[in-house]
Amino acid sequence: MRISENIPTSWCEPWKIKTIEHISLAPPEIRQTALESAGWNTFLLPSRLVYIDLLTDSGTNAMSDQQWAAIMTGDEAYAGSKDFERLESVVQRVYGYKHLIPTHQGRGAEHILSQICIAKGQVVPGNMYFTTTKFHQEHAGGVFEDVIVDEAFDPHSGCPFKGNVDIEKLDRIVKRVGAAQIAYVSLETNVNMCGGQPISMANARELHAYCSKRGILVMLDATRAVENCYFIKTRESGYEDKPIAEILSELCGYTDGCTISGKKDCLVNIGGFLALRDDGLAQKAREMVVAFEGLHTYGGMAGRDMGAMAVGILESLDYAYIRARVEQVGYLGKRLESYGVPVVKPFGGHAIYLNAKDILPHVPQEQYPAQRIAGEIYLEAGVRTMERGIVSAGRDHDGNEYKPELELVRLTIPRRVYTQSHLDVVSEACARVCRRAESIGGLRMTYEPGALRFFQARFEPV
Ligand code: PM9
Repeated sequence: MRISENIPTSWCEPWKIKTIEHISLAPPEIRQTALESAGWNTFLLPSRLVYIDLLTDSGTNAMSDQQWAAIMTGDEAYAGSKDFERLESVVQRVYGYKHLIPTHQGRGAEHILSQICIAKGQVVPGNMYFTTTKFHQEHAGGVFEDVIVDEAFDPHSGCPFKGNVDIEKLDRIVKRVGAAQIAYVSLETNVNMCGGQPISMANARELHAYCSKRGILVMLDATRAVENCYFIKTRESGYEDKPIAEILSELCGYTDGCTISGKKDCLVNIGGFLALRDDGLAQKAREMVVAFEGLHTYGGMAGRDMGAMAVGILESLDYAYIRARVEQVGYLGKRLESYGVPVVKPFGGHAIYLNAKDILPHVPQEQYPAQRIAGEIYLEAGVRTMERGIVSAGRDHDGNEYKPELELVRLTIPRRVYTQSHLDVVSEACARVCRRAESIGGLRMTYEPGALRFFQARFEPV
């Protein structure tokens, strides 16, 4: 017997599979017809014709037996449900904010936060825009200004914290408009639009020091804060031995409140919340939530959903879980790289992003190269991905299309849903599309909705 000297120590998921859902690959001609009927928009494909669904990690999580148990014991009282109390106590303990205002999902919380904190014409600096967040900031009369570090725009930069705020960029805005004209700083964790890239604790601390000195609020988009904390633990010195819960608590401690889409980190299929430190702001938020979401003790959520979210938040803090979650995403990244597929580096926390500008350099951005690649990956293997580039960016107030530096296709990994073999199939499909890239052209838009166009726009090949 000759045992290798190089035996790795692998990670594995701290769970086993109890229930499965069947999936099957539709034949190529059905996929072709489905994509044409969907106007080359993967959001418009019926899920029954999707084989492996990497459209989003939002609400696509698999819940644990403990979460299903919470669903069964959910208290559906209209007011003062015990599951509200359970969720409130978990949010206070884990995220550290005093007030919890539940909402139907993340954008419900963004709507309320924007309405109570933004006066018409105020600036909202943020570390890159997110589609729904920016929509609500602008809808409330605010003006979003990007203050993310320059490295975020470079898909090849290996910078470990590409999500960081550039404090000098922020300072220039504050000097230009005055601190009173800043509604708040919008700080996203694992910044979605630049590849799921984290912020560092040092940056959050510095931002807090800068803003508190000037009376500026910092509002966290904590949608993927736990996943961000995994990167802090593994990349930032001084945090390697700290539990995820402690890191999260410190991170939130540098902010005045947060919005969360519970459909990501919190391991549920629906729900979200706004959490605040300030009593006065929380009172305003409670007055608004009853008009737009539901009573302040359920927002838009059923009691059972609040119970499942409370359990999910606690499960998300388990190191073995979060390591398997983020490292599985990295596994896909490494497979793609091994075939030479151009991907954004470092790998994100919830998704791998293909760099469409490197894959289709012959297709101008106005012909939506990332949107086209997403369609081609579906045609190739029934794998659903989504565009994060010019289509997602939309238009400015003069009607001109934004031309973002980053033209990406997002392969988003639902939590606790797919195995490494699924990801092998995905990586091979992407590699095959890249191999025939020279024969792939662009798209023209045939229907464009007024807002958040990427959800419903339609296209056809040029
Ligand atoms: N994110 C995503 O797929 C779902 C909608 S866009 C395709 O990435 C952040 C950072 C998000 C987010 C949703 C929301 C909104 C806020 N912040 O979808 O309303 O990634 O729960 O959350 C999506 P809701």
